[in-house]
Amino acid sequence: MKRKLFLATSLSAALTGCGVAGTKLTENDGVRSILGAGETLDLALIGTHGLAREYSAGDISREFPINSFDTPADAAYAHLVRNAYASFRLAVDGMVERPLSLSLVQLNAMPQTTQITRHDCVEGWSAIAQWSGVALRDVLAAARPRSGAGFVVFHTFDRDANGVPYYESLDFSQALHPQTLLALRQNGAPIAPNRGAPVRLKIPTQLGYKSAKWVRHIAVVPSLAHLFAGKGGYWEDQGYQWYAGI
Ligand SMILES: Nc1nc2c(c(=O)[nH]1)N[C@H]1C(S)=C(S)[C@@H](COP(=O)(O)O)O[C@H]1N2
Ligand SMILES: [Mo]
Repeated sequence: MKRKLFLATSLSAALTGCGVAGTKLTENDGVRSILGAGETLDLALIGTHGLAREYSAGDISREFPINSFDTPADAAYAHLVRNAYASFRLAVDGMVERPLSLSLVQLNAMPQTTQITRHDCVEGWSAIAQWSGVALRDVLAAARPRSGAGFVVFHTFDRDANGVPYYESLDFSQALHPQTLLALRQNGAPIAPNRGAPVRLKIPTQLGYKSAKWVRHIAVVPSLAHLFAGKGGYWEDQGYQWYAGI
């Protein structure tokens, strides 16, 4: 119960800050130290990384390939699908002042944003879809990163054929970008199991492998060095570039 109240307080703090997410974030000491002295959030983000192009409804692709490991087949994930994700919790922890454990109901109650953007896979295909959900920066604002935090890591439910988990990471300028989305819906429908249900990352300013499907845990960390092979992502550990800006 205490934990519930705690979460409710931190979430309502995020919700009341809804119209001024940027201001709220830059008031946070942790985020201020990440951005550097005197830098404003919008300058740090838009000025250095730009906005991905947004399309109109008529541009939405009829076919959108599926390109990932298989939908997780383990008992824990199957159980989630069976109970319509009622027992799903997205953990947000690590170097944060307020660790969160967010249900799908809580994520849906946060301010939602929508984008129609293009997904570019490094293998040479692109597809346009509408994605809706919670801006990652709103979730991070609720969790309040501590100073010294450097990266946001996404742990997922799926694994490769050898049992190695998929994971990805972003730095704070990528994570706080206004178009970086924890997507709950694709083309108006809840994210399907084979698309990364119930929550996937959608980051249209970076190549497709950054958009982690089946996100279960977001960890704020000082460095990527001690995670898996230390390169910040499953494919990065095999030699792909960590910075995958388009
Ligand atoms: N968890 C997880 N996320 C992932 C992948 C994966 O294998 N596992 N593949 C990535 C790659 S390379 C691409 S192109 C997109 C594909 O997303 P889609 O299957 O919805 O098209 O997911 C990305 N996210
Ligand atoms: Mo990809």
